[in-house]
Amino acid sequence: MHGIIIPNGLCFERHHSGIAIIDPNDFQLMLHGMVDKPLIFSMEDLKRFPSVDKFHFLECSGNGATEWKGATFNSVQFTHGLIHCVQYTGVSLRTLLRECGVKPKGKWLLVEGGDASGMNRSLPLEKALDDCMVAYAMNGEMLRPEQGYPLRLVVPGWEGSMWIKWLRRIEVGDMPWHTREETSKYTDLMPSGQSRQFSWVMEPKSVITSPSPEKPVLQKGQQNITGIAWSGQGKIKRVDVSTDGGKNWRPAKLQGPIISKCLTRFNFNWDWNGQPALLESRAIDQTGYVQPTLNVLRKERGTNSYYHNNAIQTWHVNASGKVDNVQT
Ligand SMILES: Nc1nc2c(c(=O)[nH]1)N[C@H]1C(S)=C(S)[C@@H](COP(=O)(O)O)O[C@H]1N2
Ligand SMILES: [Mo]
Repeated sequence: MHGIIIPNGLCFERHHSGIAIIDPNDFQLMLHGMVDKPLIFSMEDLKRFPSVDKFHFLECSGNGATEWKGATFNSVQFTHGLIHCVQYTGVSLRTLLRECGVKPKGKWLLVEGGDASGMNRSLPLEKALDDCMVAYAMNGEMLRPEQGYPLRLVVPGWEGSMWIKWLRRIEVGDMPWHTREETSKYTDLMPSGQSRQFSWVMEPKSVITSPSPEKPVLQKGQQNITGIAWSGQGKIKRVDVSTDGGKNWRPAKLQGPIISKCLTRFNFNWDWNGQPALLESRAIDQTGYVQPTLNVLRKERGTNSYYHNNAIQTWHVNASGKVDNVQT
């Protein structure tokens, strides 16, 4: 992985029930419920609205889930690969909602996909009006079937499961629907025995992509430690790098552009003396939030959590330059 934009063919995919094959000529998006005027849009209708272009990451909240219980995969792709970052083109949801007029009592949206799982989630109206969009293109080409062709929802900074693909229906209501994907799934079981629900925001996180298990250190001397950082709360402000397992930290160089709710690349010069090392990165975002260690996360959230692991990742470099996933 280079830079911050992932080519469409290299983006990870997650589908709960396979890929829906939808003929764009038959496609319809319905907006109804607590609205002044229920509307049905065809793809041609949607493309007549002013279009917007936005760069955003999408991270599945299950990214890193297996690491709660130990260092399980010796691969940066398996520990951190459920994320992509692309440019979307489409229509802002605000524009569509204005077109049908939301009644004063309307506070939530049910967003529903046209795949076999009919995946659906409750989305607060406030977020929908803030920065959500319906996208028909990705990195300059039409969405691929895997990514929701012909239309998907973009929910910047929020967990991937909210980004409904093959989006066919939006219903306005006054309460959340408490669907399967926000009750039995995508909640976080806390040490108290209670579950945290609606944990939408992807908290600040970073990872060194090279060196990594897939990218061993090939020789002594000057190395470029490079990686990516992101935050669902806004822009990345700083990334620190440690080569001694978090005892000492120094700021990395951030590579622009630095875009809100988008990947930011960082680079750090390292003169490797051939001794074993523990490489770590920690992200700090515009709110001042500092990426936590896994031990801190475990203290707060226990070990029954599955989603939302945004802990600092440690790579152990041994004397031969081989890199392993370890927890300290
Ligand atoms: N209709 C529908 N939308 C969906 C899903 C799905 O199974 N069906 N999976 C969700 C989940 S859990 C994630 S992480 C993202 C993955 O998006 P991607 O396949 O473009 O990476 O899509 C979300 N949208
Ligand atoms: Mo996901």
